[in-house]
Amino acid sequence: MVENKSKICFFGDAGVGKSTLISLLQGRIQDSLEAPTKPTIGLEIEESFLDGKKCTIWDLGGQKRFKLMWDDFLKNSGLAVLVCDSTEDNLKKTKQLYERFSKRLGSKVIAIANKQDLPGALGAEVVQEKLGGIPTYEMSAIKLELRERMKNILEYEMSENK
Ligand SMILES: Nc1nc2c(ncn2[C@@H]2O[C@H](COP(=O)(O)OP(=O)(O)OP(=O)(O)O)[C@@H](O)[C@H]2O)c(=O)[nH]1
Ligand SMILES: [Mg+2]
Repeated sequence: MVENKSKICFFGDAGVGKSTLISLLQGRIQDSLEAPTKPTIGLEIEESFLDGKKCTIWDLGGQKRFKLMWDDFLKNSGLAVLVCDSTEDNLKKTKQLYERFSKRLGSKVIAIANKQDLPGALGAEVVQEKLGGIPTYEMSAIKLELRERMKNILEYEMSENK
């Protein structure tokens, strides 16, 4: 399998905040209360710059019908970012998704425990353990002040790819 080091795939169940995390990264969220709410239809691909290097961000739609296409979308990525919303229920689904698609991931995978601003959100340690040890980072995609953190996480993980 030929790995494309500059390809970063965000995957995870519907509504966990993949597109919002990407909007935050790309500087599209101007007001912390305003965030995109439209589900991603199929796939959205955009360019970004990490450490001054061009990369492509693949935002995989999480609705059931789109998961049929994930086998193809996840191929050859340099980094796969598995997003969950840090609830017990979603974590179970996320683990199943990981098990179902892990064969496709030729690359490194990390997890984002998103929606940390919501009460009862499970912390990174719990999420990491339940996902079998995937390096996990806490995030809250609707918090503007966390943009730099999102960028740093990806830059750090991509630099480890070298
Ligand atoms: N409270 C809170 N809400 C969030 C957070 N991240 C995303 N949301 C909200 O969750 C909803 C779904 O976010 P999306 O980014 O569209 O989710 P997605 O994972 O891209 O969903 P699909 O495209 O359907 O796979 C939106 O209403 C967001 O505003 C967060 O960190 N905290
Ligand atoms: Mg989306």
